[in-house]
Amino acid sequence: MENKRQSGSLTREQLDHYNVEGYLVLEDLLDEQDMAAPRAAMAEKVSMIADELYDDGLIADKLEGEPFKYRLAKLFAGKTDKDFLKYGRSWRDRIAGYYRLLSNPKILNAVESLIGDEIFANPVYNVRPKVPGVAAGAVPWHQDKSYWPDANANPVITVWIPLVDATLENGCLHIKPRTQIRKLLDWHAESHTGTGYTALHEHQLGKCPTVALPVKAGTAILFNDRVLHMSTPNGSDHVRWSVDLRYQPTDQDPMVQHGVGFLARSGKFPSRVATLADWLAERPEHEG
Ligand SMILES: O=C(O)CCC(=O)C(=O)O
Repeated sequence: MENKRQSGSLTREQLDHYNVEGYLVLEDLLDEQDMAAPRAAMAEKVSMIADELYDDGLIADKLEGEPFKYRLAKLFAGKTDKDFLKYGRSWRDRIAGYYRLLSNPKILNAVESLIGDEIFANPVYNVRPKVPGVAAGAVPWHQDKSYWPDANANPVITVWIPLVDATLENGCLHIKPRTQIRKLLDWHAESHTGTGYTALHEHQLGKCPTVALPVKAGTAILFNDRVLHMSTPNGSDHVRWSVDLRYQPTDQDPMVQHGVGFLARSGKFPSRVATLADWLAERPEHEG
């Protein structure tokens, strides 16, 4: 049992929970070692942003000594939503630490339990620094499928993992269980965050209760692309760092219009699994 939990593979009970409730919480899926590479990648990106802010005269101090949890929040303290969208919005960089995370065997073992061992890492993965006071931090109720309505890809599994503890105060994920069986609802693009997030109106949410999911850093929340979810604003003094990674079976639409995904695991063709070099070069499959 302990080995199974550590490997990420799901038990029968966990599979049943996912299938019935539409989501699953895997406590402590990642340990400090697993999180070191993605945290370093995020810190690298924060340094790039600090350089840009400094070069453009928006800050006088790059705050190099500030801890991971606080630095980006302090860099943007007193800045506008527009500044954040200009300097702090693009988070799909090809930094090695993100590949290490996307390829983490514990995550892939959990996904394999759900969809089998031919696993494609969808190009839509997000590194999310939810910065206090930035409107784009709060994500309205939506279904992920609204971002790829025309794709035949179903199911796409989201693996959401915070890199600092996600709390009610800093804006953890909220979910409506059992909504995975819903068809894709008509959505609209919201207009107050400046990001055009897809959103649903209150009256479309139905009577399903909402479950708030405060979880510790390294815990994973899995759900599919029909489940209604949202996150609240960050009312804390630090960044709520998280990632949402997406995986699907290889026989589904690779969604090239969203970027280049990669073959993350293959029982049939293990030699074709993308290497770090493939990923950095944006090649979906290993050629040799
Ligand atoms: O991380 C968040 O705050 C929201 C995540 C989300 O909406 C998603 O993963 O689809």
